[in-house]
Amino acid sequence: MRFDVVTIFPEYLAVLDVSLLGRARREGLVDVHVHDLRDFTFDRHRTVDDTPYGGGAGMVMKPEPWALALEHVFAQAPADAGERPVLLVPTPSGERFSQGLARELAQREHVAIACGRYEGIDERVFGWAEELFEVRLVSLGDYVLNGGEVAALAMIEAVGRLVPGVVGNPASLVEESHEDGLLEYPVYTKPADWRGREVPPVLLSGDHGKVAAWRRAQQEERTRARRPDLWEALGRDG
Ligand code: 6GU
Repeated sequence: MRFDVVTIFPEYLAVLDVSLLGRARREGLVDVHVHDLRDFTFDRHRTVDDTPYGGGAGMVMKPEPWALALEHVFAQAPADAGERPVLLVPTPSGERFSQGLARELAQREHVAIACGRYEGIDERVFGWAEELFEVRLVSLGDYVLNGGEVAALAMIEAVGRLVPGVVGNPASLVEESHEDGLLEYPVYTKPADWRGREVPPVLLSGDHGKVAAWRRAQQEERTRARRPDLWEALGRDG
């Protein structure tokens, strides 16, 4: 699958060369291209922002560099893609990004990401972009980052690791937090007694049924305590 990221800070995305995603890129499983928005400006200062109509604090990203950059990205669509590519716009005013959306996106051939800065991108860009892309405004959570780059990294990692072959052992994708609506159970390794703290004895019992039941109970207990919102969504009573 292919990702195209448009940003005024291409160097933010350099970390995609390391770790699991780096290997996936070298193996050709995931293709990531980063574009500098300023390459789609024509003035001496490579201006990407301007003052907001109606007044107010901060600056707004001008629409035309975005249109040119996104047309360029659209032209890079893999030949076999068929459907409109997805355009993700990281913003704290978007719908919540989730494991479900990551799973959906991992099925796509081409995902573009428009990283805004300042107070945001001129709103008209999103309607215009619908002609080329399936546009989704997405947020990581209820807090504010300085721009979309860190969110784009999180989304690329969450989606990229679901692409077949990226994570060596596919079984490890099944038992994760959020795959079944519950948080992950706690894990332990050797030594069995570490600085006076012991591993729960059931894990040393060799009884697979008991281990599974204990893990399930731990998942439920944690989810109820730490994420009452998830617990309620499951329709249990806490
Ligand atoms: Cl996706 N973008 C920005 N700028 N801030 C955020 C966010 C996204 N998600 C949470 N905060």
